[in-house]
Amino acid sequence: MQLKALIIGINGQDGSYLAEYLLSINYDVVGTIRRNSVSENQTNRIEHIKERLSLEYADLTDITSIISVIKEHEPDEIYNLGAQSHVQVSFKQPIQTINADALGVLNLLEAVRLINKSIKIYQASSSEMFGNSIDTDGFQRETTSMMPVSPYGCSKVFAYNICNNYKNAYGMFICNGILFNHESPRRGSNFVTSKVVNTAVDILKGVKSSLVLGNLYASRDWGHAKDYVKAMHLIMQLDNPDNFVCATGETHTVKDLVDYVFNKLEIGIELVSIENKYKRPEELNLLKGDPSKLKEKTGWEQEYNFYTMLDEMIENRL
Ligand code: NAP
Ligand code: F7E
Repeated sequence: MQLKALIIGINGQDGSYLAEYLLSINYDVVGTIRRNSVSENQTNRIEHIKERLSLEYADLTDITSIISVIKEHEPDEIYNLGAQSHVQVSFKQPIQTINADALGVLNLLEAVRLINKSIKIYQASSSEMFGNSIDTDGFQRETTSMMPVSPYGCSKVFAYNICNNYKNAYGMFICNGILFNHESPRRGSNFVTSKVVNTAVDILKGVKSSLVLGNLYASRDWGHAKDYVKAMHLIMQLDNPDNFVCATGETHTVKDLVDYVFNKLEIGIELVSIENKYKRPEELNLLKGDPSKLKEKTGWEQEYNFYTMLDEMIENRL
């Protein structure tokens, strides 16, 4: 029997890769988009597969739109990838972030509870939920306490907790994938990997003359979005719903990232400067995830590492 998946936020980085992956394993795929004044931007990451998808306008903050899509399409699985996903922007628009990323998830859970409790739900949880909490061995894992340091992180902790609550209270199949940073050529240009790669290539081409960043000494566990969307699907195929960290287990500073990209393109590091406007009011200093549980329970393996992920981003931009 062909399964039907609903992807909320299908035109995002992860939504576009997940849609491709689910189509490749014969799913019927429905996705939600949002109205944009430049209509091409509503579907720019899924243009190449658009004909094979059903697309609907919906917004997590508008429960009627979520109810309509679920009632009309009757999905077997829902992947909630919709969010205001930029941490720094969440300091500028905290209420909008909480409305979409926290209350929006509650809207989705209520819609599914009232329409059909047997629909499976994947919630896009985040390593940002840990804040600066870290286990004594230097890793974050499923049991690490959550002490978020941004409105985005706080909204994701609420969503994580309400998902667990609905799973236990109503017997619903709801999984949290606690994903660490993951990137790709489709990453939004204001996230640090894209910003560094795009600006370095522009410097090489003579279009730009410098790169301005914030904190160079924050460390992140960076993987590739293509690997991580496969983990989302694997988690949803288990017999019982559960929560999983998805990460590479390696950490690098923003400076490591800049050094690798600039060295590879043979550009002088003196073209990089710092401005406070790119620093956050509170910073998450270090992320390093332990994906042991995910690997053990699902057999998930990553194909990319930090360097091959960046190589692909550079190649794509050149
Ligand atoms: P992204 O590229 O920013 O995509 C987010 C998607 O959500 C976009 O399609 C966006 O639509 C949509 N969206 C925003 N607000 C919405 C709302 N109110 N209702 C419905 N849809 C909405 O993010 P991503 O990198 O693909 O991440 C996917 C999910 O994983 C997000 O929930 C993010 O918070 C989470 N996550 C990401 C990472 C990472 O490193 N990438 C790590 C952990 C967790 P518009 O284009 O119309 O804004
Ligand atoms: O920042 C530092 C910045 O914006 C990474 C989202 O997908 O992953 C992502 O959140 C680091 C931070 O990602 C600049 O201070 C320095 O320490 O690429 P980013 P993020 O904040 O880690 C998590 C897991 C998510 O869930 C989120 O949705 O880089 N940094 N200078 C900078 N960051 C940016 N954006 N721009 C700079 O100029």
